[in-house]
Amino acid sequence: MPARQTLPDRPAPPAGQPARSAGWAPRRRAGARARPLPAPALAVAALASLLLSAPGVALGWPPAPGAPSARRAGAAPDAAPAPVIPAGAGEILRKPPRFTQGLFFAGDLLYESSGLYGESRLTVWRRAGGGLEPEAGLCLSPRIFAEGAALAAGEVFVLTWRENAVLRFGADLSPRGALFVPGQGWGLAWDGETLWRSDGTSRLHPHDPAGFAPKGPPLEVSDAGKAPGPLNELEYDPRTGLVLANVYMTDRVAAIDLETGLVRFWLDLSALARPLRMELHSPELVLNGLAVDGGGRLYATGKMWDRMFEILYALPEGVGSRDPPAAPAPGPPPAFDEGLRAGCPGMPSP
Ligand SMILES: [Ca+2]
Repeated sequence: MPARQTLPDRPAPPAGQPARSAGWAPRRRAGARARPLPAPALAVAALASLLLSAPGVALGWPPAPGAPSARRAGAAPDAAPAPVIPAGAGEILRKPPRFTQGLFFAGDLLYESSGLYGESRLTVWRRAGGGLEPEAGLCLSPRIFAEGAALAAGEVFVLTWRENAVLRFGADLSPRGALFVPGQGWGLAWDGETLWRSDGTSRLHPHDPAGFAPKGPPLEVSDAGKAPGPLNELEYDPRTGLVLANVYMTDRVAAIDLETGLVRFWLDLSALARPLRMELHSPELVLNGLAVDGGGRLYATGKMWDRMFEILYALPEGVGSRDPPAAPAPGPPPAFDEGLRAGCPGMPSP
């Protein structure tokens, strides 16, 4: 396994930009207006055109008039904190490990976006025996740092960290261009109507998959009036209707109500994550990667983790389990190009 002891989660920002202390973004009080984002439209257009070699790169910008700046406030400060649920797990091996950023199921296939400049990939895994093996893989431009990913309206969306772009692919990994993102990309989840994006704050941003246009103001997430910290990888759980978010540099997953922004409960995965970090000799290689399969089972992994966990937990009192909406009948598995099956064209095999 490659040594990653000194690898930061993300490289330092360019000169002139403030560094994030220990990777934590400053917290904002509930209801505060979002910091205005720079609008380097021309630079973004030039950059996005470089992200993919495929023709027809489409940019969904500028944002629609009335771009969001605020949303529902979170819990009152005197509200009771959300309960913390310990989680056990079954274990699934997967090799080779990746610098996991995004994870989701499409039928029996598991899609994973992984980051770092020069190493960003989109990998499709299939179950084999008691583990996971690569089914297909695509290398992304060395100019981008891939982040969270989700399947929405039949397309794979892959965020980039600070390249102001989301990349679109078919389920067979065929490139379909890029769209403008008005801010940083960390995690991404699809609830059946809306793509939710995290950006390293305690906010979630709603987007329409068509053009990735903002669908409203960001949602302030809070637990008893407190911001949970940088929300990272996301996953919608149809069993509860909540979005799960792992909080950067912690072993905790917040279960978030998308109507109120309240954390309904926390999953404590420290019993799983702590041994992995010790094994990897790095506090940086944290939990990052959540996916719910068609049967409603939650899976989690982390950066350069060589295994994935099936998370077992009981819903806390007051959080109802409901029948997930009927999933559309699975179509035939995507036909991956032979080159994609070979691994990662243009880059050394892992
Ligand atoms: Ca996910």
